[in-house]
Amino acid sequence: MTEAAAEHADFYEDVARLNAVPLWSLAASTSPEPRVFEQPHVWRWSDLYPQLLRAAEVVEVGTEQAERRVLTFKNPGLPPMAVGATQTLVASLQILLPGETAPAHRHTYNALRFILSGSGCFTTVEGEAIPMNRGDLVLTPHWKWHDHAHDGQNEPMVWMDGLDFPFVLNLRSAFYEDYPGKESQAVTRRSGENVAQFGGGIVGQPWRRDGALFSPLLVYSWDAARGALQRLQDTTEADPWDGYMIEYLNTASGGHVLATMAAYLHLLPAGFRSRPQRRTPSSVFCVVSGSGFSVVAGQKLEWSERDIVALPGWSWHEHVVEKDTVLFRMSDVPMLEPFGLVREQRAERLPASQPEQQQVAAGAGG
Ligand code: GTQ
Ligand code: FE2
Repeated sequence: MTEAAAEHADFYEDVARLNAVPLWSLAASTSPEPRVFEQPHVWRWSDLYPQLLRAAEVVEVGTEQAERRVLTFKNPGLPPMAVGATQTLVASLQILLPGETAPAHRHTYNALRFILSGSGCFTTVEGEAIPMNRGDLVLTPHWKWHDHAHDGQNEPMVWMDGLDFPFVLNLRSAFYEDYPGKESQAVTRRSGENVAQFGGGIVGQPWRRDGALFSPLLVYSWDAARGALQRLQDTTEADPWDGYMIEYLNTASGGHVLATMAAYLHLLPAGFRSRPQRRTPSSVFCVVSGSGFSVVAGQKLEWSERDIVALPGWSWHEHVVEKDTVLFRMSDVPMLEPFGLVREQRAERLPASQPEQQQVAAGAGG
C-alpha cells in the first residue's frame, strides 16, 4: 500500500470509529431516484392454503403458543429481520376454525381485513360484533380492542390481514396490550350500529365521529363495493391505467380509510391491458376473482384467485387480464401524502429506459 492509500484507509477507519460516515461514500444520498429493495412477488393461495391448514394442526389459537393463527409474508428483498410484503405494509393470511376464538387485544398499528373464504366468523371491534363475509373489508383502527370468533359449522374462515406494522415499528411507536382478564371483550353495541350511523354518506350523531384519523365506519360490504364498481362500469369508460376503480372512504373525513393505509377495489374488464405506471407508494393486491398477470419491474407475475401480490414503490407495472377480474388493493399512500412525497408517472407506453420490462411485456402476449 502506498503511503497515500494507507492514509486514506486510516481516515475512513477513524471516522467510522467516531460513529460517523463520509456522506460521499453513501450512494443513496445522491441517487436520482428511489432505490427500491422490496421485490415484486406473488404469494399463491395454492401454496399457502395447505400451510394454513397445517398451521391449524401445529398450533392451538388463543394460547400462549399463538395469539393469532397467521402466516405473515416476508418480501424476499427485505433484510433478514424484517417482515412485510413491502417495506411499510404487512400482509398475512389468517385462519380460524369453527368453534375457535382469537382473544381480544389492541395495538397502535392499524389493521384491515379482506375476507377470502368461509363464513360464520365475527370480529368484535370496540364493542361491536361485525360479521365477516366473503369480499367484505373490515377495519381495526389504531388502539381499538378486537377479537375474532368462529361460530359457524363447517368451513375454516380465511382472510387477508393488512397492517402498517413495519412503518409503526420504525417510528418506535408499536404498543400492544392484551384485553384484561377475559378472552373476548364485552359486546356493548348492537350489531350493525356503525353501518347505521356512518354507512350511508349521511352521518347520524355526527358528534360521535372520532376525528379524521380513521373511519368510524368499520365494515364495507362486498355487495356495496362490487355494486359501486358495476355502476361505474355501466356509466363510464375504464381508466387506461387502473380500469374501473373505487376507493373505500373514511366517512368522517372523506379521506383514506386509515391514517396509514388506503383501500381500493379495481375491476379490470375482460381483455384489459393496462398502460404502464409507477408510483412512490407501495401496494399489495389480492385477486378477488379472475386471473391474469402483471409485469412489474421487468418481471412477469402470473396470478389467480386469492393470490396476493406485492407491488413495490416506484416500479413500472402493467396488468393484463383475459376475463373480468376484480382486485382488492391496499396502499401506503397515506404515509407519503402528508409530506408531499407522492409521485406518479403514467405512460402511454413504457419509456425506452426500461428495455427489460419492454421485452417481458412484449413477449408476454395476452
Ligand atoms: O388479527 O389481530 O395478521 O394483531 C397481525 C397482527 C392479525 C389480528 C395479523 C394482529 C392480527
Ligand atoms: Fe390484532
